[in-house]
Amino acid sequence: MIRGIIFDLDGVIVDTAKYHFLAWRRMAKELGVNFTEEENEQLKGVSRRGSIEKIMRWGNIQLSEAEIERWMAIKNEWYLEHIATMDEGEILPGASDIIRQAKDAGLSISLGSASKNSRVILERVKLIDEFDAIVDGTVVSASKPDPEVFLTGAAQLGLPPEDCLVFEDAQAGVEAAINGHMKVVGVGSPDILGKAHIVIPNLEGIRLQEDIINKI
Ligand code: B16
Ligand code: MG
Repeated sequence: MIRGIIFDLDGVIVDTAKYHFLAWRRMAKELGVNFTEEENEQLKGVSRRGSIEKIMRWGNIQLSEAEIERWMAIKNEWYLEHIATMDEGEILPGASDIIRQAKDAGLSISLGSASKNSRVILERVKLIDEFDAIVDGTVVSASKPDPEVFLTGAAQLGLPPEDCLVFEDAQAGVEAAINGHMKVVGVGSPDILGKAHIVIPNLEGIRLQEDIINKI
């Protein structure tokens, strides 16, 4: 029986991928490499470290460990400048409503995000008080598709993984939920999220009980 919901952040609750793109593209430009929106798509759900390593590989550039650390810090400063102006208007359609439906049904809710910036984002969009647990890149070490972030979320809710339902927009995130023996709703394209138990294009108009829980 589903007793808890775990939400990914970027791509499910807010679209911060566009801000990651601007910051990564600025860094890539300074390093003299091209960085496309298609490449940015492949960074969804990937950790900051995993992202810079991919950009280095695509751009065929080598950086020392110290330079990697420095560029990650600079990229994050630029990213923080973008998210500093976020407000409730940037919550993706249907996300607040699904959270409300979960709470009205007496379900516990956790965040399960790779981001180290999740708290500041949830504060900006005024959703932070809705969560019973916040598990993000500051508290886990293994990246999706490792299930650590979702298993930690389930543990913090005091629930077995089988009683949790994950909402995810990234392939690695869907795999992480499956690896953690949880039910997972893919939010996005079935071409990318085909391993999920249910795939929906977005959260708009979704009835949590009828459209998801009863069918999963
Ligand atoms: P940060 P999610 C992920 O968020 C993003 O999709 C991914 O693009 C980003 O690199 C990662 O967080 C780390 O973010 O640099 O803020 O720590 O989808 O897992 O909520
Ligand atoms: Mg995501």
